[in-house]
Amino acid sequence: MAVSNTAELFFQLWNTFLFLGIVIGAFVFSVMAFLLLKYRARDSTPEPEDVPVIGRLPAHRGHVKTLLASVTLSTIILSVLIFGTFSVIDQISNVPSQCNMTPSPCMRINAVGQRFFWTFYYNGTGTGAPGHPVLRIPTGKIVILDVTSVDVVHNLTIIEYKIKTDAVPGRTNTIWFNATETGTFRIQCFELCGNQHWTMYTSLVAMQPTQFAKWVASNSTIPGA
Ligand SMILES: [Cu+2]
Repeated sequence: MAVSNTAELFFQLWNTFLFLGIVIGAFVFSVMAFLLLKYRARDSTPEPEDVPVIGRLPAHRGHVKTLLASVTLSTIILSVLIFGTFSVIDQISNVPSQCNMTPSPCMRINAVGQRFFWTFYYNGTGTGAPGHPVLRIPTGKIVILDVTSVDVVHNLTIIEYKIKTDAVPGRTNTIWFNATETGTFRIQCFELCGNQHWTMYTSLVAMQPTQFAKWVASNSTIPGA
């Protein structure tokens, strides 16, 4: 099972591409092998009538049906991939509408990039309250990350969750996810931001909701998280 809803969406799309790629690839190579064998040159084979000859117009071939069939098939296959991709992008880039209810069932966390570390502030407490260097979240809850930076452009990427967004000074970019499994996952800066860029990583710790509640209770800096 995927480790988050976003990873699930990603792998659904990946599997669609993989499935179509394998099926179409197998079909194309089979037809090619069949035709290569069937029409291979033999000593007894006469020269085809439509063989290209310099100075002679090529013979007319009535293959409109084949052309139409291949264009139609390609259109259908590409449409599936294009609409599937846009649908997943739409879901990943828009925070679910239930998060706009009050009180919101979702958890909102500010993520701030700074050369060369990340800081996480819970429940919109802003950058005034003490932050946390590790992102701890409960499973089974929609978590919204408002990502920004205080110096240069960074990029917050949760590799296993298959989501990322730029951290831009003076601007807030939002990503969201719903963790489905507990575990520790890598958060990495994916924008070259200076000579220590490679050290700009931390962890996302997805915890059982009860364990997360205990952690919140032991941290007075997380008001109502
Ligand atoms: Cu960075």
